[in-house]
Amino acid sequence: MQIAQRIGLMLSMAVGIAGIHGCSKSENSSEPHQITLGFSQIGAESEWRTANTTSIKDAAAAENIKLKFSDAQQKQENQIKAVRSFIAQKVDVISFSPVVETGWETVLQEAKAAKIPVILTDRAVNVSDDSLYLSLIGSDFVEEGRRAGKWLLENTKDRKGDINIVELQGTVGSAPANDRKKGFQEVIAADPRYKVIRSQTGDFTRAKGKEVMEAFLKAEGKNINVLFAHNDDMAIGAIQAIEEAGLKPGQDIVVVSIDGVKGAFEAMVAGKLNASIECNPLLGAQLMAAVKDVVAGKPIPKRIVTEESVFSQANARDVLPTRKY
Ligand code: GYE
Repeated sequence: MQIAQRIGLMLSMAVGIAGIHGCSKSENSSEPHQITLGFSQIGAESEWRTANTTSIKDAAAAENIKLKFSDAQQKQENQIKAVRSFIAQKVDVISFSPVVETGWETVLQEAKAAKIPVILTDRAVNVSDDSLYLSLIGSDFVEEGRRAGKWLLENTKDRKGDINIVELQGTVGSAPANDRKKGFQEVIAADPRYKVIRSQTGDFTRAKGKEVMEAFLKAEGKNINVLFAHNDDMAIGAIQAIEEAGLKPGQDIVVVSIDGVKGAFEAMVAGKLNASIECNPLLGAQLMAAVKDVVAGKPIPKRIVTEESVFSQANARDVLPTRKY
């Protein structure tokens, strides 16, 4: 991770930020210019997202940054509209958490043409010209997928026979869904007994997680040994479906998910969730620091990766009181 950060720093130094920052102190005034940040959030689909929103709002207030916050209700078209409106309002910096990876080229070019720097948070975009954004602050989702796979292999390797896995994917086309699937697959491929027998999106929500798990259980019954959910909320919804089917989550079906939110810790303490891989939503402070640097004309790393760990029933009870989300 440190290497990645260093590479990111080198890259950004090489690219530089000349001419991209669009802010100056108000002329003939001793009042310092208050920075305006336009932020387009994905929605409120999960506990993770709610914590992320609070973190961004709190950090903006703490740094006296004027925040124009817009909720896209999980729709890319709403995010594009929000970014366009931030451009029209001539904000100093634009930031957003892109719901899906593709389809951003045009609006990012519009921001660049208006000389408004863009900082991505949480999720990545897939663009051919990466000068279209200044930096991405967030987690390494491929690594999270790998950690889920490693935890599973290490904790179930003594079982006999095939290990049938069902997978609840995040939002179709989103960076965390694509990357977590990839990282998990990469690790479980080492042992041919581990097979993903069903995989479907639950859109990162509890309700969909429950619904899709019900369908999995209907189709596969007791064939399912493991559930891998791309986030805790879907796992929590699925746990309910497993219980309603008369099975014991955490025992009859091993459940592994990602985020490390409070609900996951409670489920681990209750013995219903086996492990949760941390994905830290508290990106507000890092984002505001980057915004201030950009406005001050300082270079920022192209990639800022959040530090994270793995939690399981072995340490959930001790760690729970210290959790901030
Ligand atoms: O894991 C999920 C949320 O993009 C990392 O989005 C984020 C994901 C997170 O809805 O709970």
